[in-house]
Amino acid sequence: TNSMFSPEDFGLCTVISVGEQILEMFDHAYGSYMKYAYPADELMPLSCRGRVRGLEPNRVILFFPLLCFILFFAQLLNRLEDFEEAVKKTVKDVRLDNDVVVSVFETNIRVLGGLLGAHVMADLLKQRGEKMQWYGDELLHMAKDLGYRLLPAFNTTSGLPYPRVNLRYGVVNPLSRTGTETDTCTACAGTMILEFAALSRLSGESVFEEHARKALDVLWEKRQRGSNLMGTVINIHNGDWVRRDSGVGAGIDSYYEYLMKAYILLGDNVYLERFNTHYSAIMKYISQPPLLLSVHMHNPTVNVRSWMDSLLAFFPGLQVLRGDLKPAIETHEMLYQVTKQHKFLPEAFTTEFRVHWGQHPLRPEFAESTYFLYKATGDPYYLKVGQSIVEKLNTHTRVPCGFAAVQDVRTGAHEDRMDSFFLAEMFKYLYLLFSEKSHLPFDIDDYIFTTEAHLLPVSLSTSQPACEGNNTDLYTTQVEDLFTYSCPSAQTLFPNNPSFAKTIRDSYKYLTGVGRAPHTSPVRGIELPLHDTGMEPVEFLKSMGISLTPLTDMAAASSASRTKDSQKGVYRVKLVAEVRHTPEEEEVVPHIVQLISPPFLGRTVLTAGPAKFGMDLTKQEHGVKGSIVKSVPYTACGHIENPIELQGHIALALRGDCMFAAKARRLQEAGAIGVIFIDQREDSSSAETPLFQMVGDGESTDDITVPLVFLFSREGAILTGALQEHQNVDVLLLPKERQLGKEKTEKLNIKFRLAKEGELEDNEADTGTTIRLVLETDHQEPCSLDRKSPQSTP
Ligand code: DMJ
Repeated sequence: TNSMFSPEDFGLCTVISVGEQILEMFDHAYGSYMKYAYPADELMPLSCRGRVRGLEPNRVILFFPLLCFILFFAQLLNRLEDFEEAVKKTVKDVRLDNDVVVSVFETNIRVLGGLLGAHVMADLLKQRGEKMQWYGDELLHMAKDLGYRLLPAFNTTSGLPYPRVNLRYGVVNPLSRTGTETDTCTACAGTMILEFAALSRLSGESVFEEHARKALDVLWEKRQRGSNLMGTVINIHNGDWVRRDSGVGAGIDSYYEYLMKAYILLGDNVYLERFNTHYSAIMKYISQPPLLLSVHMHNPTVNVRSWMDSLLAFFPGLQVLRGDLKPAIETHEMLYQVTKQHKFLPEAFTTEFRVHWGQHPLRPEFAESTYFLYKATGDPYYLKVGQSIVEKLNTHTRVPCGFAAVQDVRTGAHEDRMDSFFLAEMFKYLYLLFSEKSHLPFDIDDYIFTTEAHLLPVSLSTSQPACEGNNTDLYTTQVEDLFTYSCPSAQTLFPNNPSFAKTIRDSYKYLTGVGRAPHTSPVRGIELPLHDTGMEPVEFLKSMGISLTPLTDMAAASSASRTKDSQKGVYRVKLVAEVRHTPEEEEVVPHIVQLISPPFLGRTVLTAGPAKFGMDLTKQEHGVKGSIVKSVPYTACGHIENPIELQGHIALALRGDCMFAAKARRLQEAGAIGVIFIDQREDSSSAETPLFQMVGDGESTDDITVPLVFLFSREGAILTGALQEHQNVDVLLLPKERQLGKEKTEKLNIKFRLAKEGELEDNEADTGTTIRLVLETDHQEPCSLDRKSPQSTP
């Protein structure tokens, strides 16, 4: 892309001061890490200390934030002394021979990518003859060492890598504590090629690139031939799809990104052909601007969920690289509106832009897309978007010891976590957004961003390929346009039309309702095919997931009820009520885990969330009782090793690493009669985070029949603590309202029925067909939802 920095509209001073603000923030974040956490893997910004492996819950990731720092300053700011110092510290302090199980994907993108980017920079400085004269490729040697430690993961019959590896013992070694996993995510297997190819080409050892390429070949073979879409979880041994939902966010995001970027970095057409094939499918089925949906890969006209996740926010940036600006602008604008409404992108939000999962772990994807769109359009609007990101980070996430992730955007509560991608990506994209290309110490166009925003030189494409490419395996893409084989340049995209992006954006300005003038009529129309279904209207609405709430504005209700229009077989009515729909909006019925064995005797009650699948506890009069046993492995993602202990008991399983449904299935098969999932996020609690319902995996979950409940980590800790202290802990799983020993509250029996003709007198003549819904309680006279008298408001 081309830099078209044009500060006129935005104000040069503002640009400079935002740039300085970003540097100050980076110094605060990185300085806090160095002060409170170094040499620990990660900073805990609320506790002001480091996350030390073994002492804190293991996050299965190895962090080296130092590398983020050295790259950031060296590459962007020319702070060469700092760079040299940080490289020396990395070489001196970082050891790879650790008995630690790490995620292959995360270690590759965060650590290997960081080492390689830093090596490229160190080498460049050395060659310039000013700094780093002592440097003897130490970082590259470390990268190679790390590459060899990750390689055992590829030792599967398919060539798809295991998701985890022990850095000291590999995968199959009995000491490795890993190797039992059967599945991995598409992104996990398909996001190795940039780092592994760079490692091969820089070190001359082809084995890395060969393995990463093989994994991509396997994934490509497994695409759904009809739709050309991919699933999100695959079996690493036989290549069968485990999850067939297909989107562009969690589980698959960087697979697509790396196909495109592998072409840019390595110049191999095969990757571009594959990317273009997938891209056409994505634009056909998944992209419904401004939304990006998830569909079933075999049946792509079927949406599998009505929410989007925040990881997909990278996609507009990828679309810029592809030259497809219009949908990129549309989706980015939608995301911007969501951030206006909720301050940050929640981890998941519904297609109606409500919070589905409120966490925000300081993810950089939205800043990334903003940067790419600004570079492609030159539109200062994107600088304003960038400025709003900076302000919100400072206002809502800055704490004395760094920046803290947001546990729930609705409450603003913090989490004791500052991921390395916040340093590596967020600050880099924000800083670059406000920088002039000519002020950077090197030509940014000579580099490609990895998915973790480490920079690798595109000159690698002209260095000797470390392994034979298979250019013969070209798959001919149907769709070809101006940008099928090129990247866009802002100079050619919008000659003399700086308002191009604005005209596209304007249609999405009030998407979420934020900023729009209040709507005068909240009444919405809906057609009810009453005769055809023979269903009662309220039942019919309910079957569509719509519930009725009486309007307080009876005048509006009254006039709304006089719709004249009626058609054969269809009553056209105005719903004199607010409409709430989508399954996500359903009330979550609070459940509990009640500890009933001595010494608890029912006095310890933990609030739990239900699941949308498995046994419906609301239909079990006495709940489900059993003693608890921890699953081994605790995440229940691999082969269950303690079926004998689990038989007839309620299993405890840690959230994360695989789907709730997959865990439930395994534990049910192992003989468990129920499962209590425990949140792996530290310090979460039902007091601070709203309960949610666990959902299935997009496939049928009818086979899962045991009851399933979810505990946040603080409640979970009480349960595991009890288990540690007492040999046997019996619990009861049931809906909260049936809690043992609690007095029952009187229930109101509220019903709706259709009003009989003439039952409700109405002085004004009805000229059209009207449906009257009568609310009945045991204690009240019937009253109509569309009656005018304010006293009759039910
Ligand atoms: C980053 O670690 C990478 O960009 C990854 O591909 C997905 N997203 C995270 C940060 O959100």
